[in-house]
Amino acid sequence: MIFQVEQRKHYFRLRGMWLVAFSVPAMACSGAYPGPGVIQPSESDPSVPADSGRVVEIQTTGIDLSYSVAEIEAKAGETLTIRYINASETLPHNIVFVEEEGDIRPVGIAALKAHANNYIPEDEMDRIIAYSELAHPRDTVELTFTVPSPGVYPYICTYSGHFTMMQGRLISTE
Ligand SMILES: [Cu+2]
Repeated sequence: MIFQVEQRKHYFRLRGMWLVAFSVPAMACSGAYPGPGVIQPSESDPSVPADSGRVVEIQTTGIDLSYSVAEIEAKAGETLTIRYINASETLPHNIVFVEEEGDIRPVGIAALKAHANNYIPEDEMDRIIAYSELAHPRDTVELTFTVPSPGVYPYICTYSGHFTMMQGRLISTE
């Protein structure tokens, strides 16, 4: 119980109301899952396939080089859909999940030369867990993947050097 309370406080403080939706551990929902902390895809939304699992919305606005959600907590094995909304008027972005902290730089650097492949470096694929299409300004892209074994998995934008600033973390728990 103490662990759960700490988790909630942490998110409140860092991310405000928006991230609270993602911060309630599944175990806090008295066994019923999905619970109040889970946003479920609407049946009326044809863009979400039936097996897309939980949907986490992340966006970038203006000229920001950041994600509106910088920390996602998920259960290993869970199906997770990231809906990335590029609300920027000018900059393309994407979202790429890598295996570990040490993969951020090599993937980001290799991506600089991968413009022909939408900034996904084919020679560094063993460091990449999942990636979105390139989201042009005002585009929304989605990617669905299975949350890997417990650990911390960074996500970055691999467009044109943004990886140094556009970062977040997926925290996978048992
Ligand atoms: Cu970017």
